[in-house]
Amino acid sequence: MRRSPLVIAAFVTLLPLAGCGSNPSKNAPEATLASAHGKAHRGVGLRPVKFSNTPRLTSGPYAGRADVERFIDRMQARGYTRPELVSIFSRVRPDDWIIEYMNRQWRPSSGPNGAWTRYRARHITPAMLAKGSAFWNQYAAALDRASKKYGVPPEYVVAIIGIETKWGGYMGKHRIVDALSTLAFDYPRRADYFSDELENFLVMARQEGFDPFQPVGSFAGAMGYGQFMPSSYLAYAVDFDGDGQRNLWNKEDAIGSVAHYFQQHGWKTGEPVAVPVSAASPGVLETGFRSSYPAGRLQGLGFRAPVSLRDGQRVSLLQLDAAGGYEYWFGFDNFRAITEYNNSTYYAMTVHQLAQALRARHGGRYAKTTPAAGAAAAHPG
Ligand SMILES: [Ca+2]
Repeated sequence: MRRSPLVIAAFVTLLPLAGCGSNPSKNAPEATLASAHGKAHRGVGLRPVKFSNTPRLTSGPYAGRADVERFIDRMQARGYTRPELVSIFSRVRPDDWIIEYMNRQWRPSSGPNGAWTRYRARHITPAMLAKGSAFWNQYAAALDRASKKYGVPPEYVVAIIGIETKWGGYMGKHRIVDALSTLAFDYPRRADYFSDELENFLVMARQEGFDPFQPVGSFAGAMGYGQFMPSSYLAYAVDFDGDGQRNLWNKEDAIGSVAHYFQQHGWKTGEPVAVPVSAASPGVLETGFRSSYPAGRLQGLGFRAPVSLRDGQRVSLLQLDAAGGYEYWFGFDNFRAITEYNNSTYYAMTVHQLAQALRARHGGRYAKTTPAAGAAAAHPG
């Protein structure tokens, strides 16, 4: 995932770059993968690939690069021939702006300085609520269908697509093959990750039968309404409008794919996402979405939740650098599921709060199934 430079700036400043699917699980359903095979897809309305027969990479900015030659060798195990790959990489163009941007953003945030308050204010605005409500109304049928099939409330699917692309308002203009090649070959800090994504992208192009030079998206290689990385496309994208094609640029497919992504990353239907707790000092305790404590231990330190929690309930202790002082929240399994989309406490909390604001505006309640004891009261929606 990645989107407009402004939004990106916030995310990358606060956290390491992480896209949708930065932690893909190993249990991708065969049925979903199979749907990409054996069909005469046109992908996203793209042209078929035409390859030349050049034997070695002797032209273009990557000519003579040993790492690119090694990648070409590696890709031959994925159904490409060397002449095909040489043809592609002779036409790929690295984007220096991406490297400069990544290096500029790579700095830790130091607090307290109210970073969370500013971050939230950029993403949860009256205009965002109005656009999100309009999207929800327009695609209510698909959202309800996805909610029933995957057990994920519609407000969270709407919120993700809003945070990622402002519901299609900005899906990125970088040629994906250039962006991923740049990060794979000219950004050593994440070279392994982006090499894998470049490989997945080329596999996706081959499976779906589109020209790898056609798709555009974020500078980090994320595509479509949900800003899926290629690995997420391969593992979690679904055909949700029934036309036989998994198309990240189709709104219904995006809705189903986002809900499916959450389901596959441990969303627990009817359970809460996060609750604010009364402030206390975390002392030496680690905070953040990766932390995990018995809720009772934290309550013993003075972090009081406004709801009762079941015995043995484990939670993350979340610390938000708010303008008036640190806020603390308990994060549940569903909060962690959101961080699987983007490895950031602030990102996931923004999705949660935007979802709750949209739910409040939309009215009604999401039909809960078997919530944990006390959990229903913890879910403000
Ligand atoms: Ca479709």
